[in-house]
Amino acid sequence: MKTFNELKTGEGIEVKERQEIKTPPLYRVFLLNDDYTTMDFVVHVLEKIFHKTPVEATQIMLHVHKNGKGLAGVYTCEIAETKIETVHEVSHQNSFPLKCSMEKE
Ligand code: TYC
Repeated sequence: MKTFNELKTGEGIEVKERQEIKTPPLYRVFLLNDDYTTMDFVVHVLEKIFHKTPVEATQIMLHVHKNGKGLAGVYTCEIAETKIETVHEVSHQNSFPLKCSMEKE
């Protein structure tokens, strides 16, 4: 049992000094090019799902069109997975084959 003095001074009490708060891993979400999805629809997806401005959305869409894939955003795992699901859902609803992928940073 600790003496009154030990309790008062904190002597003998172990202090955890290591910082336990870790930043979660991040994932890049990419849009992939295809021959059928319209440019307007891709810009719409980038604006509504990835919160890009019209200018940013157009630049990313054109980059994907030219280079095959492009960065839509960087998120924690669960959010990245949800973004991808949402893109695949709205694309399917609109009969477009637009696809997304994710890669750990
Ligand atoms: N290549 C498409 C077209 O010519 C446009 C497009 C851009 C499709 C980006 C998908 O992720 C994409 N209509």
